[in-house]
Amino acid sequence: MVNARDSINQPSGRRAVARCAELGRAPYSEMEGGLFRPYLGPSYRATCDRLATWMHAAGMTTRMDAAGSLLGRYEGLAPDAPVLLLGSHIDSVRDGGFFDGMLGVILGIEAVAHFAAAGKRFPFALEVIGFGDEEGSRFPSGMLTSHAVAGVLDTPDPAMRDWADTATLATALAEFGLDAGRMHAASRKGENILAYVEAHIEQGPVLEAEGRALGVVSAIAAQHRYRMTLRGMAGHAGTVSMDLRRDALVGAAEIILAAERIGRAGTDGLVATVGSLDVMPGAANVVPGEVVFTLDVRAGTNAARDRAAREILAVADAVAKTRRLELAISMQQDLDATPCDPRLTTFMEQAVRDVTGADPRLLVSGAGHDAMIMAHLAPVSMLFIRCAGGISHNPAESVTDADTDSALRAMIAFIGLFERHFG
Ligand code: HGY
Ligand code: MN
Ligand code: MN
Repeated sequence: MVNARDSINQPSGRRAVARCAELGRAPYSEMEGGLFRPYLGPSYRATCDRLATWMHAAGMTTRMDAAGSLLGRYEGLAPDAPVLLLGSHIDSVRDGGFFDGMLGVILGIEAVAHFAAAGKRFPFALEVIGFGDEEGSRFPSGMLTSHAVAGVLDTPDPAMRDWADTATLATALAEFGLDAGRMHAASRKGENILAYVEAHIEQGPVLEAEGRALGVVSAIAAQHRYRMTLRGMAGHAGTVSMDLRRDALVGAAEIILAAERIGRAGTDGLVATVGSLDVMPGAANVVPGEVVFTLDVRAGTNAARDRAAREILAVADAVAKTRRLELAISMQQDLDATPCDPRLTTFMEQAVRDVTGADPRLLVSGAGHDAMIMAHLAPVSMLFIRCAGGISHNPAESVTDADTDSALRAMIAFIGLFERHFG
């Protein structure tokens, strides 16, 4: 729990870390002994309520948008002032770390609390957003809510079932008091959103390897995420001879090894990952009749991503033919490489230089972020924070109070620079 010393006028890295840790367990998680905070679940609701109390204490009003993201607003000098948007995502992966996404939301709140405590107002409003679905860990979607805010949401299928097959998007939204038919109302398109700024753990080893607390993101890697289904023929493991089998799992294994081979041989920061795989019927004495797996391909450029994806999918086609399997592929995430705004990046570099006294390190982010989508709405900038061992999407994910304090001071410095160059 946050202790009494953390009064509102002492925003700090330590308090931000403590708050992320507080949100890492029940009722803010739906996983026994770990963190799983799926979009629109009961833990998501509890987390939004807790974040709202911290936003109110930081002088903000709060609302839930039509797609289920939480927004805090700290008024500017005029009621119709433009908006500087800070934030990141609230949802987590299954058995995730405390800081992926949440640290950016909390640092946004801490930055506002700093200015509120000083009675400082700007010629723009400060808003802090906690996106609901960045990970795609509940529904096969991913960045659904930032697509809605950026006004680039293709109408999602309200009948889309969640991975756990317990609800549809429509029923999950309805339980949250929202209407799947109105998600587009979350759009901020046409409003005067000056910029979107996201602080996030690096989720990689570079800053730690170079002894740096902070980094500045120059661009975010291109991403394709596919859902692949291979259908063969289930059969008795004792009676179907090897040459007569149409074994979906062995076919998938060939494709997975090819993805690794192609990923290793690539350039431009190419990576290829099969992160989830379901085998049906999944019994020891049954030849697998069907396999569903995901393929995630990323690179620093669209061209490198596309080249590798084409090669892997060609192998998948060939394997399906040779093994007499049916192959179905659906694209789940198609994200272009996204450069951060050069002007904002110079402000963020200056902020990091002011705070750390060292020239900032620019990095390309291999991890995807809502900033990729928000770039359709406004110029974006990202600040990276060192995380131990570069570990993320793992309960061992961790940051230090000192690095988080540096990040908070960099966010505060960035906002000051932004104001100086505003108008
Ligand atoms: O997959 C990603 O890069 C992000 O964590 N959603
Ligand atoms: Mn993540
Ligand atoms: Mn993230």
